[in-house]
Amino acid sequence: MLPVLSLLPLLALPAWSLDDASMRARSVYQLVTDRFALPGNGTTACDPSQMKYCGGTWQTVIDHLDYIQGMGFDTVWISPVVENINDTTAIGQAYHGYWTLNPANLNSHFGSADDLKALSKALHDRSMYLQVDVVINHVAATSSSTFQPSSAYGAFSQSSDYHPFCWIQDYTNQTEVEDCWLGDSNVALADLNSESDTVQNYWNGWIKQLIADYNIDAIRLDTVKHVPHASWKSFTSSFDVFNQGEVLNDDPAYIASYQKNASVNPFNYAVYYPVTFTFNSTKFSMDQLISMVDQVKGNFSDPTLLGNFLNNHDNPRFESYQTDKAMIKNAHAYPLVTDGIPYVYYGSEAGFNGGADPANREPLWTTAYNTSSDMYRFFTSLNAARAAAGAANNSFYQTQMNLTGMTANELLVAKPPLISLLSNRGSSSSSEDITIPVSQTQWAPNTAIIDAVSCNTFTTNAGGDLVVKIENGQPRVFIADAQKGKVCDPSLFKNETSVPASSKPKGGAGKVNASFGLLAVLGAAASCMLL
Ligand code: ABC
Ligand code: CA
Repeated sequence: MLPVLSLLPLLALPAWSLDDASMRARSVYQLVTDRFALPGNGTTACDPSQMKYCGGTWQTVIDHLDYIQGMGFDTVWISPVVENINDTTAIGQAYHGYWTLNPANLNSHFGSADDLKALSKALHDRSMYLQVDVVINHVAATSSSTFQPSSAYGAFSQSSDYHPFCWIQDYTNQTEVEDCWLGDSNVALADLNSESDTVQNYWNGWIKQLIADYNIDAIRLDTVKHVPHASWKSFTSSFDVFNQGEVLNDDPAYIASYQKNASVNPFNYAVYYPVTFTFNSTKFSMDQLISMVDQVKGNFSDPTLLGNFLNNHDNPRFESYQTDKAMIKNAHAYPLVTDGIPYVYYGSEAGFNGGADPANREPLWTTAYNTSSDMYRFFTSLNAARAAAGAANNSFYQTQMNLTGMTANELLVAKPPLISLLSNRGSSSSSEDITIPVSQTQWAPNTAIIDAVSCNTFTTNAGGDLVVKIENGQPRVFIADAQKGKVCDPSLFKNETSVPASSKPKGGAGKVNASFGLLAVLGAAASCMLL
């Protein structure tokens, strides 16, 4: 299936929902629906600190799919879609979508049922996919003391549908984490009685219907650790599409229990923490990151199904505490070149640097959707390299990587045919020669190897080793030139608003385009045969 999927843009195939194998080959762009785009290319001011609706909709996501697809992302994770409380509280409005009122209705701020259907159709028409965020742990109320179950909450109108009120205070007490309430005195998140058959049956039927009504391809699960494993198992077995779940914890064994016992594929919060500190300081060796990856491999039944991310809507953006451009690129490269499914949070391509929630939910319209920025090109290049690796080797996505500390500052990520050299030395430093051994790469002797980041070409020596330097702290993402597909092809950057001459990739555009044309024809023929 994998080579067929990776050639999808070349063929007008019907879209289908994502299973494990097809999800591994995806690259996800996470956006906050309210903050991604305004109708009619509007630019109305939006101050994240106000925590109010700013006006983004499902239709405005449709209007800007070129921008997302132009970077090589093929899946879009949108905010929760259901009706939320309409109050303006001391912590603002439900612009993020996590304050559910009645899950049987849609959030009219984001559009109509037809608009949401139009979004999945617009994505499928481009061979892209829709991932929807769902919350089954709670509904919302403005106060824990005045909260009354009622028909306003749709099916959850009885006291027996809820756990009795208590705030979660001790996050190490699992009973409390599951049975007490999230939120605060401004917005209480009334904790549903997930063990009850009524609640469980409702959610199981609801998710099946939601997926069918809107042709949803994948689900993001909110607040996983706040619902018991058994309830997740029942929930996840009631639908067919891929799920990625938020278990906000740094302990790999704890997170892995949800993959093992509840069929939830967690986001990789275990590796998130060492990635953020390793690439945030020139003084950190690669050891802790390598050791965490070892623990992840030991704990998870399948690490290649984890969701990798550097930024999201809950944590301060990496750019809020690190300004060195080379460090930022290395940190962003990690999720795209390692085991698992990459998730890139909107605005990373625009250099956004918002800190903790709500500052990390900036409006994207202030950027005019610039497709020529250095980071927009960087994500385009990395997605192209990852796709080329998947196209060249159909076990690429499910074969586990090997990490090696090459120097105190350089990490080798060997996931053939994609071989990356990441660094935390920073932009003011370059390395001595580093020898990447053939044992890690499977590269043939005297072979041309392209670095997708710089678009420079290198050649392996007579033994197949590659000797390179890290220059100015920039990451290197290598793939054998013969397998490169669209890597560094000028047509990749055709969407650019304006191309700074200095950053144009080297090489004759005409020639590369012609050979890619041939590749495309061969690829299409091969995938028709596979079908
Ligand atoms: C609002 C305001 C914020 C304000 C906050 C109190 O209230 O906007 O300014 O600070 C939604 C909205 C938020 C909103 C909340 C509450 O609702 O998006 O803006 O915040 O009203 C998910 C979603 C998240 C969403 C919800 C609620 C849940 O991704 O966007 O929030 O549906 C916990 C939950 C986690 C949840 C997260 C926000 O809160 O477990 O599911 N995310 C520790 C705890 C975690 C806890 C985390 C929160 O703190 O263990 O359980 O997450 O800060 C590691 C440890 C971790 C530790 C971290 C900090 O450090 O291993 O355990 O996490 O080393
Ligand atoms: Ca709960």
